[in-house]
Amino acid sequence: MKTYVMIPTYNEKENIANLINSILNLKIKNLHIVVADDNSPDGTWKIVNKISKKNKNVHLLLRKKNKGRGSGGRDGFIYCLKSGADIVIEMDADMSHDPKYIPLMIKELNNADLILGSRRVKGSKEIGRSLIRRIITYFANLYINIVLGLNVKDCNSGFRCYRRETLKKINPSNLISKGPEIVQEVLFKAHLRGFKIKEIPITFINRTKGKSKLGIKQLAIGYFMILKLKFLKLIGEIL
Ligand SMILES: Nc1nc2c(ncn2[C@@H]2O[C@H](COP(=O)(O)OP(=O)(O)OP(=O)(O)O)[C@@H](O)[C@H]2O)c(=O)[nH]1
Ligand SMILES: [Mg+2]
Repeated sequence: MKTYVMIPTYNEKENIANLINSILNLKIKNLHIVVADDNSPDGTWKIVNKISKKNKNVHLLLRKKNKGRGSGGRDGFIYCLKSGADIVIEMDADMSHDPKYIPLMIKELNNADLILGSRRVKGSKEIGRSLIRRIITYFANLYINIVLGLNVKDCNSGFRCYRRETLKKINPSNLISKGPEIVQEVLFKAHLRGFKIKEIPITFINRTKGKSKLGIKQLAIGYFMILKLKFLKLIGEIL
């Protein structure tokens, strides 16, 4: 069983080495890590490149075109599938997603097609998130669930575990989101294909190092994308 952890990065030099080490310390058999970096000006990719030279299970996917969380994630997924991954885990580099949940996520794949590390189910916790961020998240989830007809508590979580077949049927090459809204697009496509999505509680720790890349502009583009996805579905452009 080949497991790939896919991490999109942009300017995460303070976090990436720690994260890679914590994942490798889990000592999961046949586990690979692929970092999809957009030529980060802070040199994140150089750190990954150095680690990858010492550890053949760590891979750098250095992207010089089509910058964005979405297109990086899409290329990362394609890389994992091409490399023969049976299981793909997607997570952020900012240490908000604790690798300790990875073994449980893999185990839970026996009960569902897509496992989601959730901040909004019984047993979840959020550390260091401001009240305003929580309020925005609450309404964002309400809006996304209503428009896209989902029943997911934490639609914005980028901590996920997929079976190969699930990801293959979602077909990463057809994903259209350039930015962080890719996480909702993937959920919508999983839902349309009738996949079982299971949320497991996590303790989410707000980033303490590096800067968030999520600004007002990205949020606005993301909310518009939700309407666009619904529209494309209605006119039969999304299956
Ligand atoms: N490849 C790539 N990765 C990106 C890009 N923007 C953000 N990322 C990565 O995507 C992940 C999530 O980005 P964050 O900035 O933490 O955004 P967020 O988690 O939605 O928001 P916060 O809660 O504020 O941290 C991190 O690993 C980032 O490094 C990008 O343009 N390209
Ligand atoms: Mg983050």
